[in-house]
Amino acid sequence: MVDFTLTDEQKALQEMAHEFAEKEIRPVAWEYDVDGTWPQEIIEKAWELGLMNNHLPEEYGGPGASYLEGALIEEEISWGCSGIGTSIGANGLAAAPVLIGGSEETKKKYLGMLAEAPKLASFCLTEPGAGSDVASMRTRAVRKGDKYVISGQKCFITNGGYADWYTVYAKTDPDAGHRGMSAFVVPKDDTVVVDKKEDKMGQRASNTATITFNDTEIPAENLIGEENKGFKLAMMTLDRTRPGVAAMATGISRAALEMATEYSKERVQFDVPIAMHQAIQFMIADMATKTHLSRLATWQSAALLDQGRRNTIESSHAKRFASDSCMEVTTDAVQVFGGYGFIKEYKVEKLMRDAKIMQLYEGTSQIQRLVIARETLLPRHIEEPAAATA
Ligand code: COS
Repeated sequence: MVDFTLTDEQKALQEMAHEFAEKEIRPVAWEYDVDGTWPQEIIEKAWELGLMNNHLPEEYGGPGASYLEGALIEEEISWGCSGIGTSIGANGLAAAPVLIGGSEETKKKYLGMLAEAPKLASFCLTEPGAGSDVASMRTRAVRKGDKYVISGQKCFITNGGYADWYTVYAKTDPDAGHRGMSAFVVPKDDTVVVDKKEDKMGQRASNTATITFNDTEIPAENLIGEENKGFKLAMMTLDRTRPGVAAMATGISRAALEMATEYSKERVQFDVPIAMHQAIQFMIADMATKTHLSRLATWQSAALLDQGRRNTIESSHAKRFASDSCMEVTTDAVQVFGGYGFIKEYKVEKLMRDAKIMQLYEGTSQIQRLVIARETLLPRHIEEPAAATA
């Protein structure tokens, strides 16, 4: 059955997330953007309301929301501010590999930590020399007795400066390409150094840091899943988290559409509100269609996960379409405002700056096309571990 009707519980969750975005996020979003203010209090309130760690199962103390429900929350929060939304949502990215491949002890300890208090965890994959080309990473993890020693540098790490633990990908067999990578849970200690906080174009209220692991020792049991299977774990993680990014992009698009619609009804040129001009109507229509289709693709890619099915291509469709649309919709929103759109006071320019990262993080729009092309031209069967229903 194909049914896009939300249940009463899902509608209530959506409304709660919207109210939170309207009352707690929107009033400070533009001010926090100016100075790049860290939204600690908002994160704590989101955690208290159960709007954080959405997919953490109830058995580890989490809200146990479905992927579709997570997408509903993420769209609303990012309608408020996607920078703050990224700060609230990033635990999901760090927790996903643990959920997929972690041992029961690791799940209880580290996922439990996120459920017990408003703590943060970060996903450390990208390096200065390894962005889209994940397998070219240089961070090393060397086994020494019952420990691993991790050394290397990770960059563009969301919430990196505030995290209590990190999901770190490192080479355990440097000569084996993508088959020589493993993933670990690394608690923050003195050997984990936050080197740099990035000064960004958009999403300025989110923290993006460079993290160096200086011979960081961790117990061997902090290996997630099997040694040398980290690449697959990273890909499976991104399949699960890209619908969330698509939801966030949809939230930004919706905010831009609303602002442009409202302004077009007020702004008078040639003696009528500009909404009366077909040139503007067509722009609004395209913005509305793109926002609507972004949501549908997001929901479908999330619903597949809820059914326990692989969603690689749908996840890339949703992420690619929603983020490219978000860039177009926010750019058009600025255009509807005319010269005023270029002025910070009119607020719409923030959405255009925030939109840009949607086409970059969790795989660029070009990487999504690569995934889509491969899955279309050469569909392949990918074996996933049995625990991959997380
Ligand atoms: N689920 C499970 N396994 C997957 C998978 C998926 N979605 N996609 C690929 N794999 C497996 C393949 O089956 C293959 O397994 P074998 O070792 O058994 O052959 C292995 O992973 C390698 O796959 P592939 O050949 O497709 O890897 P490539 O090196 O060509 O890289 C891309 C693939 C480019 C798609 C990948 O590196 C990628 O997604 N890069 C972007 C990374 C990214 O999003 N960075 C942002 C960081 S998070 S902010």
